[in-house]
Amino acid sequence: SQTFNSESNTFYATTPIYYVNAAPHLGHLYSSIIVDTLVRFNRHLKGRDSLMATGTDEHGLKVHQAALASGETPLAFCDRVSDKFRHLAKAANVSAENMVFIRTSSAQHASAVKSLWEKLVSKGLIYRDQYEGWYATSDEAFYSPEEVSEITNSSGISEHIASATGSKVHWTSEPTYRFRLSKFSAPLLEWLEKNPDAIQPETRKNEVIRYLEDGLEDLSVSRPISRVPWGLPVPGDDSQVIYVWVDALCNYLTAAGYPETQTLSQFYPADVHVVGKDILRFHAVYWPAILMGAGLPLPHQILAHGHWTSEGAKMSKSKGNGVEPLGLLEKYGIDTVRYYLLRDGGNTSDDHDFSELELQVKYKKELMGTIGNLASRLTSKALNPSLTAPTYLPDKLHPSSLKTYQSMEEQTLQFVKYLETYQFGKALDEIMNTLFQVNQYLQEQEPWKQAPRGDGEDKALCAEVLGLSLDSLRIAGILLQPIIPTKASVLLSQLNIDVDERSLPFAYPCLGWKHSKQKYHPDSGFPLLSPPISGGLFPK
Ligand code: ME8
Repeated sequence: SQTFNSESNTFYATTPIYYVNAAPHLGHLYSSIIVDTLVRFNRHLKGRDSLMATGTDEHGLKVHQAALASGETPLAFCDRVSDKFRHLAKAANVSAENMVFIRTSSAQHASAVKSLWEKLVSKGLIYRDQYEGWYATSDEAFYSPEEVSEITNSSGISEHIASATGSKVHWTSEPTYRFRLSKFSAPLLEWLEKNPDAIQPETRKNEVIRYLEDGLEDLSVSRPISRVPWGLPVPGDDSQVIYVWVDALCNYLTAAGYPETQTLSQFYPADVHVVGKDILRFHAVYWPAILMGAGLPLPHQILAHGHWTSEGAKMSKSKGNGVEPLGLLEKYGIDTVRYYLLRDGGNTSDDHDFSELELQVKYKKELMGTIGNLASRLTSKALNPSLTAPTYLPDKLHPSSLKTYQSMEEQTLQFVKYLETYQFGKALDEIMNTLFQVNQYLQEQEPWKQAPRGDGEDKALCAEVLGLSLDSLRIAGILLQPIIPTKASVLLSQLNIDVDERSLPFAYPCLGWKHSKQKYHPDSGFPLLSPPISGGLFPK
């Protein structure tokens, strides 16, 4: 099934906006690489005008506390940490020309949140109420009755504590604004019924449906400024700040130009919000409800991926077990890390355990051993002395070439299908299996033995083997552009593939080297290749 909004000629995908209370780790990079890959795929392979949004979530008590702890003003603190996320995007080549980086502390975002809030008020969906619950001053958190236990302290007096932290809690009541979320259980269920692909993968959708079927309660969407001093004020009531999740979710509108509706219409709504499964409910319940309430279109899809773990435990800021991504990028190269994340993180339903050893194995076996090896073989003096890509005739193929040719034809369709349904591992399998088969085909044909002496039939078969194999490399190069953009571009340039011939329509056998600017060998008339890169595409 085609899952992007295939009607439109634009594409818009988002990452979560990341909290600035600590530095980024590999889990954050994973979400960003997924989005960057989808955006590059749509822009370069499908030719759609594409927008990527990412950024930082900067309000709330935790950020305020982190700023105080480091002796900075909240804004100075946010500037500094936000820069780390921006820097990581750049370092990982998550650039895609059209990327918006939203900071919730920006004036543009404040104005979007204000408009959204006022829109909800105007529709009668926000009302003033009291928030009551067990509050622990030292944790600065509310707890539900199930999270609280009654104990007898050392002086023999009975008191209530938060079971998780042991902190003393007291029954508190404070003013709050609420959003009429309870009205939206049925409309949300209906939305999911009409759009069965809206939440990916399927298992996550089922979780959301079960949650909705239990019914929803109205949502507290503001906090007293006395308790949460760092946030956006409720319009018309300076004693309250807007709940950080309402503030944060609105970034997807800010990035698309809201409240200026003209720019909004171009990219909005998002084709896909990519998030970790930890924040699925906010994106699959609260956000669509808010959008419905405000009369705005809903995203086409939400992809909630699994988590990266480190020795079995979820990588998280609070645990401090996050793998530091900049060092990895530095050590192994950008494309190797990008490839590894989508390879071993290829099934978004699962969690993935980080292993530096596996990263090395994937490099050695697949990037260096399969793609790199094929590229250097096919451009070697022994096999390809004139450095050309021989033309071959698809309807007159030698029987021994048929299987390889067929899998080359199949792989692009499969690759596209898998990429569009976020099955990155399977998409890469398609490429790897084809290239593996080409390597085997070469091994069987042994054209390097025939090349120097071959004539007649031998020579023709030799040219076919070489031409077909180079064509498979060309197709792999095109398809791999979204995932390993730098290496794919080097490979395609080495094959002398014109930039106008690097999109999806060209990713099929016999559709390369057609450009008029192409240089041809004076004797054979075959397209010329560039000399191989010293050390190979993927060095040892
Ligand atoms: O939740 N594995 O920000 P956050 C995979 N500000 N992905 C991971 C991960 C892991 N171990 N750890 C984090 C917030 N992520 C809010 C979001 S959006 C309107 C507001 C990724 O800094 C994953 O995408 O805690 C996860 O959902 C996100 O980072 C959480 O980032």
